[in-house]
Amino acid sequence: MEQYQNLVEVTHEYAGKHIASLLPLDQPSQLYISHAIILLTFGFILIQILSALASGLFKKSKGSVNNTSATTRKQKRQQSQLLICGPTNSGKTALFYHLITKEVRTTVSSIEVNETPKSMDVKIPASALPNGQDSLTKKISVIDIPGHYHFREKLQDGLETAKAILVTVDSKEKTPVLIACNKQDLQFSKKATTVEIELEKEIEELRKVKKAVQVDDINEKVGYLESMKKKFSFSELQVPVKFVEISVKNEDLGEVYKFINGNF
Ligand SMILES: Nc1nc2c(ncn2[C@@H]2O[C@H](COP(=O)(O)OP(=O)(O)O)[C@@H](O)[C@H]2O)c(=O)[nH]1
Ligand SMILES: [Mg+2]
Repeated sequence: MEQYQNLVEVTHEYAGKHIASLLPLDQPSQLYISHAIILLTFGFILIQILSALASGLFKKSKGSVNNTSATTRKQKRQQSQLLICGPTNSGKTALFYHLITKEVRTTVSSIEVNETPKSMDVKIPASALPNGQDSLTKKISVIDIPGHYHFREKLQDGLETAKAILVTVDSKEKTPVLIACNKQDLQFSKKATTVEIELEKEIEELRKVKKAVQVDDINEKVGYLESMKKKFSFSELQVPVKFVEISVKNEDLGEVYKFINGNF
C-alpha cells in the first residue's frame, strides 16, 4: 500500500512539474497545454488503477488465503457497480446522466461524486447487441468520481469494489478497463489509437525516470513501473485495457453498451 501511495504522489508531482513548465507559452499553445493537462491527469488516474491492480487489490483470494477484507470486497463486488473515472471535464457526469436518464444534458462542471442510490435499470440498445437480438435491461449501480486528487481515497475504494471501470478521456479475474475517448463529434478530437500511443509514451517516460533513480538495494521496495523489464505498452499488460471512440453528445455510445453488456 505504501508503494502505491508513493507512486501516486510521485506521479502527481511529475504531472505538476510538466504542467508548470508548459505554462509560460503563448496563447496558440493553449490547445497543447490542455492536451498535456488531460494526458497527465489521465496518466495519474491510470497509474492509480495500474498500481492498485499491481498491489493485488483485484486478485481473487485463492484457497489458502481467504482473509476478511477479500471476503468483504467480494460481497461489495456483488453490488455490480460500474465506476466511471477520468480527468475533470472529460464527460463523466454527462455519461453518468445519459446511462440512467437517456438524456443528453449539458452538465455544469462541478467537482462532486455522483452515485446512483441502488441498482438501476440500464437499457442496452439492440444496436449494441449481436444482430437480431432485442434490447435488454441490466441492473447496475453507477458511480462517477472526479479525477481530482482530493477524491483519491474515494477512487481507491471504488477501484477495490467496482465490477467494471470505465475511464473517459477526453483483465482471468481482472477488471476490464475501457478508455472511452469522448467528444468524437468535435473536429480536433483525437483518435483512440493516438490517445493510446501518447499515453504509452508518457508512462514510458515516467518508467525511465523511476528506473534511473532506482536504488539497487534488496531491502528497497520496487514500484510497479520500475519493476517492468521492457518498454511500457498497454498490449503487454495482463489487464485488458481497450481504447474506443465515443460521443455522448451524438449518442454514439455503442462501445460503452458493448462493454456493459460484456461485463455484467
Ligand atoms: N462536445 C461534446 N461535449 C461533451 C460531450 N460529453 C460531455 N460534454 C461536455 O463537456 C463538459 C464536461 O462534461 P462533464 O460531464 O461535466 O465532465 P466531468 O468533469 O468529467 O464530469 C460539459 O460541458 C459537457 O456538456 C460530448 O460527447 N461531446
Ligand atoms: Mg463531473
